[in-house]
Amino acid sequence: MTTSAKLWVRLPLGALSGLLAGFAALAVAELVSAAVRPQAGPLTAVGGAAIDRTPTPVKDWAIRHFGEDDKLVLQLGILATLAALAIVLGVVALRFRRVGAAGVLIFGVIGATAALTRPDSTGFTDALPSVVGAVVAAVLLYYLIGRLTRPPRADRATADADSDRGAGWDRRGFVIGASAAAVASLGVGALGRYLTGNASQAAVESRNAVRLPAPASPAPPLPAGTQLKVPGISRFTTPNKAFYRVDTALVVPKVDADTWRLRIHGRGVARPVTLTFEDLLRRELIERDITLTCVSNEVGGPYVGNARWLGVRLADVLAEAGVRPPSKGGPADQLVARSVDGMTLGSPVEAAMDGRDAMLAVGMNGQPLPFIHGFPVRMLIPGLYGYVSACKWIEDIELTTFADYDPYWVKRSWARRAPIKTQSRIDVPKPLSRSKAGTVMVAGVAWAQHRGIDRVQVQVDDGPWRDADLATEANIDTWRQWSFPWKATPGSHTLTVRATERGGQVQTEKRTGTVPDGASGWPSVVVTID
Ligand SMILES: Nc1nc2c(c(=O)[nH]1)N[C@H]1C(S)=C(S)[C@@H](COP(=O)(O)O)O[C@H]1N2
Ligand SMILES: [Mo]
Repeated sequence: MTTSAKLWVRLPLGALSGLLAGFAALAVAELVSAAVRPQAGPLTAVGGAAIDRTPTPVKDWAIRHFGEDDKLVLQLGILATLAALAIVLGVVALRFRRVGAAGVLIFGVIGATAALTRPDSTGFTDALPSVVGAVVAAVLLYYLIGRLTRPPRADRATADADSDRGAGWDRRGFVIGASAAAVASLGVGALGRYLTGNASQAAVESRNAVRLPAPASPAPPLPAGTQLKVPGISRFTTPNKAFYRVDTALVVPKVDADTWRLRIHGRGVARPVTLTFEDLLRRELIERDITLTCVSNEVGGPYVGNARWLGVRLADVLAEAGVRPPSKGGPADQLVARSVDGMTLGSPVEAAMDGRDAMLAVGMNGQPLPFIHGFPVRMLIPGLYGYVSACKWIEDIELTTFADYDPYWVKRSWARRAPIKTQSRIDVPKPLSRSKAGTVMVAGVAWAQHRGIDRVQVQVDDGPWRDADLATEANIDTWRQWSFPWKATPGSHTLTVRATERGGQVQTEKRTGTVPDGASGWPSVVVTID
């Protein structure tokens, strides 16, 4: 009778001990990583390793289903898994106390390995958050389980004498130990969070201190009529807060502009250079409206945005370093940009130097780059998908060849070269919406960066293709708005749109997925007219 009662009490308390140990591990790791490097924390390191190892189709699926919450979903998934394993270890420890504690240490080794093998790892200290966290947790689990499986010291002599070991348990010791562990973990974790926040303070202050100089070559004012006045259409210039974000960073890098450096080196670089943020701001700055697009954007998807960027012409910086494009006999055809978080993006050297406004951007819509968009400096090459052109938090540019080096995304089955495909999107009416019969405004955006949009056509059901009205073009590197006043009749209708780029090439009807070089096909919406 006593045995079953004990089991009922012990199982949940064993599970609770496991959970408390797991919580303590993460809290201690949080504090240690504040001292070492926030990115070296086990959740971030394991999460990052998981992102890098996620098969491309799964990652694509996650982006499609969770959008920009994909990282949150991943971290919640890791936390849930850890919690489940912590419970198992706690229960196992009831029977095999040392095995439970050793199990906790194994998790420490996994976390430490992940941290040490991250591309941005800065050395053995990156293992410390996981190792120290795991050691503390193992000791805690060992202690708590001890309270559950052994009677209190005072009773032990009698218990032993009764040869009834294990009949009792140290209720008082457990309650005190568990509560103390919970409270201490909360405190330690909160302190860690606070210190991490403080550590990024220098970066925040350096960003606040940035005064963006006026550009030597300002963007021409937007011509009247670039922004259509159709309710529900995208804004021509995407506000920074609404700009899409796609990257692999679980912790947004907070780079101090005062200590930031950009190194340019590699094949055919006659004069390798290292530039500071000040160096960039002192140079001649250009300002341009450029529409950025992600290769993971589905037909009709949200990963496209247009901003007014301020920066230094990349071609000038490269030329000063002695770089010649392949067309002028330069030995390097690939430019590999590397970020502070170890991301690598490969762009054609030719595109960076062929006269388009490829830039090292320092400003976005009149502000220093927001941290999530790459502060202090990111690269941009109009006409190319973000993953082959738009390195955020850039710190290194290496000139090499496509034959010699495959950057991050190319290793994960994306194309080496990826010009943006001509695409269009219907912003209004929304899919599956209802409108009243009469004139319904169909409107949206179309883009074919660095080629330009010449025509947009709309088809109702299986009817003829009819020309939409085009908004004024800002420049060939931006998207272009369009609208079509549709005489809508009652019933269910399918609206389809297609764009034609300058030169006459019509957006292809052929549906392809995003892998390996961007989705294609005509966007359409089904609407009901009452
Ligand atoms: N360091 C770094 N830069 C990066 C990425 C990344 O994961 N890490 N993602 C790229 C991709 S896939 C795209 S589409 C653009 C998105 O830029 P945004 O988040 O500012 O819109 O950044 C590019 N630059
Ligand atoms: Mo992307």
